[in-house]
Amino acid sequence: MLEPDTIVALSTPSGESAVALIRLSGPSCARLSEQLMDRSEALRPRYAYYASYHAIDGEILDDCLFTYFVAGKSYTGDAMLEIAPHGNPLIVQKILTDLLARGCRSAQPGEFTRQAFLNGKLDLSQAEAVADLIHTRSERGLEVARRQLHGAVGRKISLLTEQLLAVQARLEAYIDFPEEDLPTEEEAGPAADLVVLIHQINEMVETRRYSALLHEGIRVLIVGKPNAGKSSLLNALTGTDRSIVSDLPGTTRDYVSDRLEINGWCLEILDTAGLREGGDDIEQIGMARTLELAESADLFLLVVDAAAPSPALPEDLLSHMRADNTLVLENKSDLPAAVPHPACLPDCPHISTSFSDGSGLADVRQGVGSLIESGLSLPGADGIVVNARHAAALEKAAASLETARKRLSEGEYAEFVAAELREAVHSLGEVVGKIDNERMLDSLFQQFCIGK
Ligand SMILES: Nc1nc2c(ncn2[C@@H]2O[C@H](COP(=O)(O)OP(=O)(O)OP(=O)(O)O)[C@@H](O)[C@H]2O)c(=O)[nH]1
Ligand SMILES: [Mg+2]
Repeated sequence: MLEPDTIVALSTPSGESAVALIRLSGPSCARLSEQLMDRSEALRPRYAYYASYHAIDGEILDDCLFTYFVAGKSYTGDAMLEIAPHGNPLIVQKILTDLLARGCRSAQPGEFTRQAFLNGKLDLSQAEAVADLIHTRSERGLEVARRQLHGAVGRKISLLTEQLLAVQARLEAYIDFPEEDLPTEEEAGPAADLVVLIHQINEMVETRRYSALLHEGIRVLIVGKPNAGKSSLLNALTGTDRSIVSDLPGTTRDYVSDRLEINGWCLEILDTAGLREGGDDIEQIGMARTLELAESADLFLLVVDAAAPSPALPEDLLSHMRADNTLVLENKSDLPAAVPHPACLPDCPHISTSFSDGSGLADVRQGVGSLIESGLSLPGADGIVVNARHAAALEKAAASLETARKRLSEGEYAEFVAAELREAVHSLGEVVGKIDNERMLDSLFQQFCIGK
């Protein structure tokens, strides 16, 4: 019987494909590779071997590529074996059944990456980046995930920790001589350093909102009066017939959403019920939903019928719309009665459009791109974007540093200040995974797919 901790999973999606990839990780990989290939010699690590797969009962299941990785030089840090059979779900199932019969255990979601983390191959922020790299749907999301996978967050945390330890070392010099008060000029040094550190940490925390924008998409709400052309805009931007268009005012009742990409950003675009006084009960519910959606929208596209008077919009909606998050689209410019509407949200950029002939659509895309680039003030040059878990740990660190700074200014004993600094070092460590909380790790790796 094998040791119980050699794990196995299909790492490619189930279904038909040219090839599939089955991964194993654990101490039995070397022995298994010889048995499966029916050979007596050990495999040379990191070399691909083309050979028949021999099941436990001697049946040949397929001809596969086998690659063996020695412990310490693999993704998980343990010995690994990768088997690439033809991508037929039946073959894959037979191989997995055979491996389980030989004593392997099915891997939990994210278990390969968890093992890599436990073996010190990745810090926790890098492990999270692996999940982001798989799930993110935008170019920008990929860029940020790649940077994080290469250790950008970990490096920044190391830098902050080093600076913090330097302040701590200076303070602890005084702990050895408690009878000596901190001289005033010395006091200014660590206090000023702490202010800089708090500022740097808060800047990192600020980038949390981009995590949602990158991975879930930027929420763009199309709003306006009934019949202005909102659904026509959604269809024109996405190149689909996703939303029903008709000349009956009040056609869209519930919101309709779709995804699109502009300048490498992933957008969730929502077409909403037109806003007007009156309408039947269902339309009223739809309008209430539009106002609810406005609370969480990142950008607004206000569609105005240029051949009709400027719309009067509810204050609940207007209060969310600003020059840096809203474009006014003066639509139906093809109609002879169309006139400019400069007085409608005069501070916001206006674009003349016709969704009937497609004119102005390129300007709309460009305008949305500009709002994203400027209005949403993107992460700084180091391109780090922290997630909610990182932000919570960083906020704890900043709070400890703030307390330390106060204690310092109130002339408290250096021990008390140093204790807060140690707390802060601990909180910073949580970002990269100096964590002794199994439950937290469980919930984090649960979000991974099986085989990763
Ligand atoms: N002439 C002209 N007609 C347009 C234009 N854009 C949309 N329409 C027409 O205007 C009518 C309403 O378009 P929709 O896209 O359904 O308008 P809406 O804003 O979604 O309307 P509701 O769902 O009722 O709120 C349809 O008959 C469209 O064909 C345009 O640029 N020019
Ligand atoms: Mg509509």
